[in-house]
Amino acid sequence: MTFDRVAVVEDALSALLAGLTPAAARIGPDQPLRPGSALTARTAIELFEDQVTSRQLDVAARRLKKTNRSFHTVGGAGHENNAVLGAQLRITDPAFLHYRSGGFMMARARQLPGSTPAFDALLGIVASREDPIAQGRHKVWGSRPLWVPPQTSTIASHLPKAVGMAFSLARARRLGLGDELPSDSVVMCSFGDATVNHATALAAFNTARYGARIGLPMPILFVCEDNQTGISVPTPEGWVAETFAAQPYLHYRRAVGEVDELWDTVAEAIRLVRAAREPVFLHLEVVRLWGHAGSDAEQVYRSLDDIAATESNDPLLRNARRLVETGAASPDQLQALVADVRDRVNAAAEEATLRPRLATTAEVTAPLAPDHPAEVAARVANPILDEAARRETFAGTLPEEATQPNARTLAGGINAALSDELARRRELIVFGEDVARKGGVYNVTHDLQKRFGVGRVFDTLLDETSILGIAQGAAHAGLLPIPEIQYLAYLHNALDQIRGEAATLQFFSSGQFRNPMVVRVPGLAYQKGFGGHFHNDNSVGALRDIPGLVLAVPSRGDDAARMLRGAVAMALEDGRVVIFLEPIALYHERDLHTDGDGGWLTAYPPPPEYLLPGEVGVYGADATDLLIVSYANGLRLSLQAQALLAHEHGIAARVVDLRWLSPLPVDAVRSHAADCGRVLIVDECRATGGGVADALIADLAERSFAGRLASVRAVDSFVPLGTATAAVLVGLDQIVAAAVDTARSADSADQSRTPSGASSGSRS
Ligand SMILES: Cc1ncc(C[n+]2csc(CCOP(=O)(O)OP(=O)(O)O)c2C)c(N)n1
Repeated sequence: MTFDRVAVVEDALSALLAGLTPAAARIGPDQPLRPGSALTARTAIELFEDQVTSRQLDVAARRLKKTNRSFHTVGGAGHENNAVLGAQLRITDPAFLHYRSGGFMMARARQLPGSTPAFDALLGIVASREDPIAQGRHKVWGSRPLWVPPQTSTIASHLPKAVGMAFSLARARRLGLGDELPSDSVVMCSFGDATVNHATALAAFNTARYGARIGLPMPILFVCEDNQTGISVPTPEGWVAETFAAQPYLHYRRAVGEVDELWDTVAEAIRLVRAAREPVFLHLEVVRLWGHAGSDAEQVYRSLDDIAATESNDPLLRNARRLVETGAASPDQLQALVADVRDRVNAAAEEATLRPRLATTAEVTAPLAPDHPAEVAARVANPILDEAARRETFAGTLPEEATQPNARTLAGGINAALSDELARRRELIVFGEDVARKGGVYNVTHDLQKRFGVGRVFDTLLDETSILGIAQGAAHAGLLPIPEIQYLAYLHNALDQIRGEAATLQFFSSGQFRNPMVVRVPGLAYQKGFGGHFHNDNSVGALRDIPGLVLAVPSRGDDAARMLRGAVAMALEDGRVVIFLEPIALYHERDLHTDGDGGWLTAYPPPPEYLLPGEVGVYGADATDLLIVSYANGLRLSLQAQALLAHEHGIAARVVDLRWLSPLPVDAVRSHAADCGRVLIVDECRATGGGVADALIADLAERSFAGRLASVRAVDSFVPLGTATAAVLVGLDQIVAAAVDTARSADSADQSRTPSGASSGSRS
C-alpha cells in the first residue's frame, strides 16, 4: 500500500483558497500587513509565490521519481518560511544552507534579475549536466552569483566553515583582500534542530562564541529550522530554546507567529548581526511535511493523526490565510497564482528531464583535480621579492647565506620557506594550536608571528574541526590558509572537514567555488623520546583515498622549501587542497650515516625553485643493481642501507624518494624500475592499506614489470611506547636484508632492464 500525503496537502491548499472569504477592505501593495510591520502586501505576495514555487519543486521531484526521472526527493515542504531570510539577506551575504532551502533560494534569486532558480533546481533534481551549480553531481543548493556555496549531505559539516568565513571577512579586508563583498556583509548558515546536537555543530557554535568572547568580529547568523524531528527521532520539546536561549556571547532570537511577525523578527536579527558583528542564533519554527525524503515511510513512526496535525500547520495554508485576512491579496488572486506556479513548474520539470546528463568519466571528474602546471609555474615565479625586501624579512641574513654551506634542517627549511611565502604573498595566513607565540611544538613556525603580525600568524582554540573550518572560510574570503594540525593522529579527529567538505567543493560546484589550502601536518613515526601511537601515527591511508587531494611528504629542508612553493602555487592557481605531511622525527635531524656528518642538512634553495607532484628525488642515478623506493623516514633509512649495500655487499642500489604520496609519481617509478630491473619498496606506514607499497607494486605488476618486486612495511599495529617501537617499525637491518635478497634473487630482471636515463631534480 502506498502512503502518499502529497495529494492531501496539495488539495488542502486548493480547498482553502476556494473557501476563503475576501477581506472587507484591501490594503495597497506598499502598505504593511499589520501596522508597524515592515512586510508590505507586495513583498508578502512575492514571498508567497516563492514559497509555492519551492513547494512545487518538491511535488515535481516526487512525481518524477515515480518514473525514475528524478534522483532526489529531500524537500523543503513545511520549511518554506525560510524564504523570509532569502528575501532579506543580501546576495552578498554568503549563505551556507540546509538542504530544505527551496524557499530561501527562490526568494534570494529575486534579487538577481534574470535568474531562473526553479528551473536550475529542477536540473539538479533530475541530475542534468546543465544544472548550473553541480552539473548533476549532486542535488545541492548553490549558486555563484547568489553567493551560495553548495553544501554536502553531511549534516553540521558546513557550520565550521561558515564560522570560519565570518571570522575571516574582516581579516581579509585588513590585508586588502576580499573586496568582492561589502564590508558589512554577514554570513548565514542554516540547519535542522537535530543537527544542533552534532559535535561538529557544537564546535562551530563554540568557536563563534569564543571568537566573540575574545573580541573578534563574528558576523554569523545561525538559523535553526526547527521542525522538532531528525528523520524519525523527535527533538525533546523545548530543547533548542533551552540550549541556546541563554548562551554567553550568542544572541538568541525566536521567530514564531504569522509571516509578518517572522519577517520583523528576522529583520531585527539581521540588523543585529550586521551592526554588532556578533553571532546570532535565530530559532525558526517550521514543520516537516511528507517525511524526511520521498523514501521515508513516515507512517511507520508517526500516527496518522499526528501527521494530519502537522499538515494543518502547513505554512502555505497559514500564509494564504494571513494574506487574505489582512487584505493584502484576494483568494482569487492567490488561486490564480498557485495554478500558474503549478503549471510553470510542471512544464519546467518536463523540460528538465530532457536535458543531458553527465556520462563520461572525464565529464564527471573534470573539476576534481585541476592541473595547470604552466600556470602554476608562473605563479611560483610571481611575485619574487627583491633582495632588500627579503633581507628585511630575514632581519639581514638570507636563509641561503648561512654560515656553513649546508646548514638547514627540515624544520629550518620549512620555517624559512614559510617566511619567504608570507613575505611575498599577502593573502597567506598561518594558524593553528600553538603555532604563533610558541612557534609550534617543534619550533617550525618560530618567530613567524613576530615577523608577520597577529593578523597573519595566529593561535587558534584547541579544536581541529574549527581550524579546518577557519581554513575553508578563510579561503572563501579570498585568503590562502596554511593551517597546522598539531599531529597526524589528530587530523583524523576532524578529517570530515577535508574529506567531506574541502576536497569536495570544486567537485560539487563545478569549479565555481574553491577552498585552496595547504594543511601542514607533523606526523609519521620514529620520534625518539616521545613515543606512543598518537605522536607517531604511521598511516596515510585515510588521506590517500580522497579524490583530488594532494599529499606531499618532504624529507629534507631543501625539498620541503621547494615542495611548499609548489603546493602554495597549486593551491592558488588550481584551488587545490594540499596536505603537507612533515616527518616529525626528521625535523631536527642533522646527520645521515654517522654522528656529526651533517648529511641531513641542506642548503636553502631561494624562490622560485619549486617541485610539483610527479617529481621524485633520485640518489645514485647510475646504480642499476636494485631500485629502492621510499619516502620520509624510510628514505633516510634507505640511504643508510644504500651505503651498507655498496660497502658490505657490493650492491649498487638506486634510491628514489617519492616526495608525493598522492598522486603517486608512478611514471617516475616505472621508469626507474625499468632501469634497475629489481625493486624494493620501503614503506614506513602500516602494511595493510596504511601506506603506498600495495599501490606501487600493483602498478608495476599490472604493467608486466618482469623483475623481482619486494617490500618492507611497518606491522599492522599501533606504535608502542619506548624501545618496543622497533618491533613494529621498519628497521635498517630489515631493509638491508630485503635489499640483498631482492638484488640477488634469480629472475628475469636482467632481461627486463632498459638503459638508464631517468633523473629527478628541482626546477626554477
Ligand atoms: C553526519 C551525518 N549523520 C547522519 C546523517 C543522516 N541524516 C540525514 S538528515 C538527518 C536528520 C537531520 O535532522 P535535522 O537536523 O532536524 O534536520 P531536518 O532533516 O529535520 O530538517 C540525518 C540523521 C547525515 N546526513 N550526516
